[in-house]
Amino acid sequence: MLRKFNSLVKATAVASCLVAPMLSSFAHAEKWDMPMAYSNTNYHTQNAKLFAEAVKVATQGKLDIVVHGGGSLFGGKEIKRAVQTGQAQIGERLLSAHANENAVYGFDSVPFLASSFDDSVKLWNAAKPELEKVMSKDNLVLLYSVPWPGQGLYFKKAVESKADAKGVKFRSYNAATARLSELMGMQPVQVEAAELSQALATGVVASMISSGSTGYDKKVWEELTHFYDVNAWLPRNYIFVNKDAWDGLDKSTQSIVKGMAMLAEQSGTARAQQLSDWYISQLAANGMTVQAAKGQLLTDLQEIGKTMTSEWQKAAGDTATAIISNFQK
Ligand code: PCA
Repeated sequence: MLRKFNSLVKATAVASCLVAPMLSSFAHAEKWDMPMAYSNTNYHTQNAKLFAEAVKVATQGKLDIVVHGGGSLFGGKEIKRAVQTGQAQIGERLLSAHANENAVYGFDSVPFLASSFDDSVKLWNAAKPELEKVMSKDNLVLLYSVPWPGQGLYFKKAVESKADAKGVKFRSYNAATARLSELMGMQPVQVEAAELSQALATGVVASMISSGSTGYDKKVWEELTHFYDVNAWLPRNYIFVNKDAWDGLDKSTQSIVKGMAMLAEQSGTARAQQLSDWYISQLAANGMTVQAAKGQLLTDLQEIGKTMTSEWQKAAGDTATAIISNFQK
């Protein structure tokens, strides 16, 4: 499967090479650093590496994007600032991690607003123009975005309702997950994915909400025992460029990068969808009890979802109204 995906990107890169305007062989090669926060083996990182390779081939080496996965160049928390200030030219970050700067960044973490891949794509297209407005004020140009699979709850014990989760230390990754844990009566602790295994092993946290993907990457079955599939939302990673670096590219290079970004968004999204059930099967294969959230737990989560939806709408104001009405069209 991955080989097919790989050759699709390569073939497209080669094809656009043929149609790309002739580039001067004396052109100065530009090197961009691309920090990413998640594991090198994760599909987001692998997808970005294919994107970088496709850009290199299609620009005939004129633009060389060097991917630094696993938080090796900048940690998750530092990536947006690093790109804004030009310490790195391009980067990837969890979009909703910036919801505390501007609530618009949190559109993808509103519980139960878009809980399938199709709806996630629809919501993304509805939100993109609003997001680009906010990003341009931050000196950033949007390239592409790929979702994580649906989010589910992980625990060290069976949890059938909000009451069962009371007081448990909960790993949050953005404002919405911290708020969800407060509303569940749990204790939120913000932990980056890169530090998750250690936080679980040392008892800093004993539960979380995330996808099967991160559960698998971090082998959380070594510490956690129960997974409740909720599909509460599909958070996104997004890839962005420093605007000055972008403006420094010639028009033909820009259009190649945009084209490859569109392809990367589609192939990355397809890959997430293909892997979604497989990740969850791996949690079960490694001994976790895996089930859909149901009964009182689901009722409690839906109630919390309503509260969080109205809180987000209030925080994002007219922009939230615009995004939701575009989405529901
Ligand atoms: N994995 C990332 C964000 C959402 C997800 O599924 C994480 O847990 O950090």
